[in-house]
Amino acid sequence: MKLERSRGLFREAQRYLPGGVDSPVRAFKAVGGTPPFIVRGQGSKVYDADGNEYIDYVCSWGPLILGHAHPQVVDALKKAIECGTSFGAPTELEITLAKMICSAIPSIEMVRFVNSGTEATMSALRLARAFTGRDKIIKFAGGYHGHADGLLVKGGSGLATLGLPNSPGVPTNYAHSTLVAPYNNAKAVAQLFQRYPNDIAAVIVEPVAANMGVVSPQPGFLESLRGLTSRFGALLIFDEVITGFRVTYGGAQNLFKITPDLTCLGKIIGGGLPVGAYGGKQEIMEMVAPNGPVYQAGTLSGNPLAMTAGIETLKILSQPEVYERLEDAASRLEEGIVKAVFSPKLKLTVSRFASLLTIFFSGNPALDYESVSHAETALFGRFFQQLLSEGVYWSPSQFEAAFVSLAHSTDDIRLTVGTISKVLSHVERQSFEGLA
Ligand code: KE4
Repeated sequence: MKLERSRGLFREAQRYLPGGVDSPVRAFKAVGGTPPFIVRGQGSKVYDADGNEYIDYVCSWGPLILGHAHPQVVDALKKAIECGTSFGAPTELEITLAKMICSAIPSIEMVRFVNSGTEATMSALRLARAFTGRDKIIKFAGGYHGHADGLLVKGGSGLATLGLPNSPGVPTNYAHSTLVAPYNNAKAVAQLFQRYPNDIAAVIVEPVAANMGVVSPQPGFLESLRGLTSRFGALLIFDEVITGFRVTYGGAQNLFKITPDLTCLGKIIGGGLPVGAYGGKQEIMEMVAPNGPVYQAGTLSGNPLAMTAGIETLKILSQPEVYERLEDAASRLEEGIVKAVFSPKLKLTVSRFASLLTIFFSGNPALDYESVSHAETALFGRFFQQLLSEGVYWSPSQFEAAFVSLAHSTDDIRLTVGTISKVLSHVERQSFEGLA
């Protein structure tokens, strides 16, 4: 795979952009090598500056569930952009998308658009603190909700602990307002509520975790969170930035039949343009400025282009058979990978939920951060690099999800399975020849 132009661009990019990128995972530090500089996407494919073609499983980290440059989205954006790009004033487009979201996710009676998932979760937590008059929040080890200060914390030693800064620049006392529990461990959450019965404003959770790799909720886990938050007067916040309109038309909450108090969205609802949203019960949302005292604002919030791309994307996703098609493609990919692992020596766990999938280089079941954190990341890096050289662009981190889109054809899946099978046997041979 020729990568001369990408290598040159990466060198130049590192002069002007930290790590040469605008989001860390794109720099390939977790997998090594030079990130291809992408010039075009079409359907399930992306093309780099050296003319290489890849079957893309990053899909912009989730937004592109329709695939790249879907004609209906592109045509609508072409028309919209001729009317201008931003007004800083209300538009009907915001009502249209808000109505689509509220009818798809009944727990959302009112919604506020912002420009990223980070803004959505940051604002939802501020709102929860204001509504309850409490300061502490609970998140889960391995859960990622964007880079707001109070969420860049890791658990301390022990099971359920006070948060510790997970990045320089996060004030320690601020991190202490964040409590951390293991995912899928409702008992640990109960202990935190018993220890701080009147201090916890909210529990924020990915209903299907996808930021430690894909880790599905165990039966009863989410129900327990709903019970505990109701019992102790805290809000339950579902961070559906990834799962929203990914696992079904609406939220994962529709599948699990659990009603959170607030929901955060992003990615798919913007069709690939910058977007985020938070919403929930009218009683809570009415506290948001200008109606209420909880301040939150944004120059480009509800941007007409992002609204347009989101509206067209949800229109397509609301059509019949869409999620059955996604399930069919993703299940064939999973089956193909599982069958490809012929040698028991190579420890792999394939963890999939709907069209989200992670191949863990570990024999552990994917239950929480602790269980997946022992995965062989060096082996994953070799796997990733060899896949990439064969034209399959997997997600460049062991602790991320790969995304299947409606554009991934039967041929794409078959080709991917064949390539993964070939690469796995090569990686296995190397690792047992001591080369890994
Ligand atoms: P953004 O601020 O990146 O739009 O959204 C933050 C966020 C919030 N909640 C969840 C569940 C998320 O997964 C994210 C962001 N996801 C990552 C990928 N795991 C974005 C990719 C990146 O950071 O470059």
